[in-house]
Amino acid sequence: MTYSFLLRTLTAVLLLASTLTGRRVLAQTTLLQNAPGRSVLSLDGRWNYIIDPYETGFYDYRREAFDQSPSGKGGYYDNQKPSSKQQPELIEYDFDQAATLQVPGDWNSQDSKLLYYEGTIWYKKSFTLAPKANKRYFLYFGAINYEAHIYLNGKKLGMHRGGFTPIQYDITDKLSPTGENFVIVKADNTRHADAVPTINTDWWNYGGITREVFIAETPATFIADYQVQLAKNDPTTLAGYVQLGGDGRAGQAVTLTIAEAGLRQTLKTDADGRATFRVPVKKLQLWSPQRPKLYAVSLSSGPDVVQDRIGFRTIQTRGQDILLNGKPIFLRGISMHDENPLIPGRARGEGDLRMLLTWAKELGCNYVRLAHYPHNEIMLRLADEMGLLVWAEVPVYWTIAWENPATYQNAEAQLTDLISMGKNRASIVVWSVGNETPPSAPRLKFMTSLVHKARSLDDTRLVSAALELRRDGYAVTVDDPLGAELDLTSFNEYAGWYWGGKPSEITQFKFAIKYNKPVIISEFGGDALAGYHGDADTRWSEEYQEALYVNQLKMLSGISGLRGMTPWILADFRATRRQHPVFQQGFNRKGLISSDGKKKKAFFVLQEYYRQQALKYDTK
Ligand code: GCB
Repeated sequence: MTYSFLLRTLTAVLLLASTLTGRRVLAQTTLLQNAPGRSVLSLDGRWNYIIDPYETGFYDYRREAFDQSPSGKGGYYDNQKPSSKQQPELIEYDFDQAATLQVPGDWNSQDSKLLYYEGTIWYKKSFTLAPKANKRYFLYFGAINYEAHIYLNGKKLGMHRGGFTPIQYDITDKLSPTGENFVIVKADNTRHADAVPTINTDWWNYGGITREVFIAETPATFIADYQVQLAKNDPTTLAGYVQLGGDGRAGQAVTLTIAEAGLRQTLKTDADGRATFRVPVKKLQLWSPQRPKLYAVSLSSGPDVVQDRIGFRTIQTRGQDILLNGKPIFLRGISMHDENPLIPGRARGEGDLRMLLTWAKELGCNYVRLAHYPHNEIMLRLADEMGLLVWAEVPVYWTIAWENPATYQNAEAQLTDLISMGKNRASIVVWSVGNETPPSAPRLKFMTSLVHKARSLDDTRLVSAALELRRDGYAVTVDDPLGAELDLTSFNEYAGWYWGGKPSEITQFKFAIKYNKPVIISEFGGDALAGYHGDADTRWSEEYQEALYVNQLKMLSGISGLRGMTPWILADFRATRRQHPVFQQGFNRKGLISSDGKKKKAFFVLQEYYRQQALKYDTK
């Protein structure tokens, strides 16, 4: 056996392992809690890019991956340049002369020839960072869709699958001592049947580095993770943990301070660098949509200090009621994608996200469903600040490969990262483990495991999923066995659009719901092209959508356990499946707001309904 044979075998084993785990070749470090709130060097801005549909920068002409070869060299990540005029080596790429894309931002919306592109694009960014002694450096990407291979100064950091969760690597030992560095990313948004989500979705498969990129600097021993929340259903006890990272993390003092609440507690870490706590608190002003109170929370250990703004509230169900801070609440919601309809493309940071949530507030919402995948951490923090409750979801959507263990591992990893990112946000009240998945035994096993995983990671929030229903004429039954595992009964129903004829027929539907739990309608709706008018029976008209909302709200009011809804959807969004040349033009038009920012008639129907619900509930 030659050395190279051994190496190739090892590589094959590693690749197999990565296929089985579905996600990573090299382990990424535990996600830093509140990574954007650390001392950071932003790498946002223009990145050079190379479109590489044949993956020429990744495989040699025998389709062997360069980065798995003995030298590990040969790929675009080398960022090679001719060494001199006398030795003009053949190099068929040059990042520094290539065009640029804005990061964060999907590629599809930045260059018309990339609108439908699915495949590989390479990104490169140079930066100056001279590493200081006794510091650690973490390279952090908010999200890259879908498979990302990441290299620093020509060395591979790792591979990550999943388009909506953060990616992080400890790069302390890999930074150049000269201070001149470059990072190269191979982003590949090719769809796969065993991926999460799978090949078929009703949203655009936006590719690229879609969220913020930065390098976070911490002391050598640092606060890696923490949870500071109220104990389950107990407004008088703060409970959680602090986890230190780095050498020397055992037996360290950690101080938790919430000055405004008169709280200062010093803890000591155990052998793993972890300190858990349960401390009584008095007179905390609880967070609610009406008064989204956030406290300045400080955690310190040695030289590391992390500041956060955290709200405290309880959420629970009692029979068919949802209790927020012990009081019944009606969830006046709307569904939304992580997309700015005005670009149109993935939301590119705080301004875009604030615009979406401001629209939701104008509609009278106290709740949003962040469909169908984890949204930006900035969005979760804005929801905290603006007083919007949140349903947060993983892209277990339609027909996942239920029986593939790697697919499950991938879904569970995305759920874990979502909960890690959102666990300190008062706004998040529901973890959703999926959307419209067809009942079967393997699917029940898959999703029940996700429910258990969510509860094991966070027992303070509700767990749900958007279910499907059964129909027989006007009789609608909700009895999906997964419902037994969930805290809420949530389902999508499309009376008046996909089924049930015209809007005027909607009120004839009657629901038989098996579970005695709060009912949250996770979707209903219909398309309307803004500015297209007709009567209430004219499909695609604003009047049709308006009548659909009027009758839906009448019908849904008849469900005794109804405690909220998130109609589909706040704004029109790009969807490749939507082909009508006049009315859709590549957009799902179920938005209450059009792709040019106009409010359709149905917006005002829902706004009025929510005004009345607020009068009923918010004064209680
Ligand atoms: C659904 C899906 C959502 C679609 C919507 C529609 O049930 O959950 O992703 O976009 O219907 O418009 O068909």
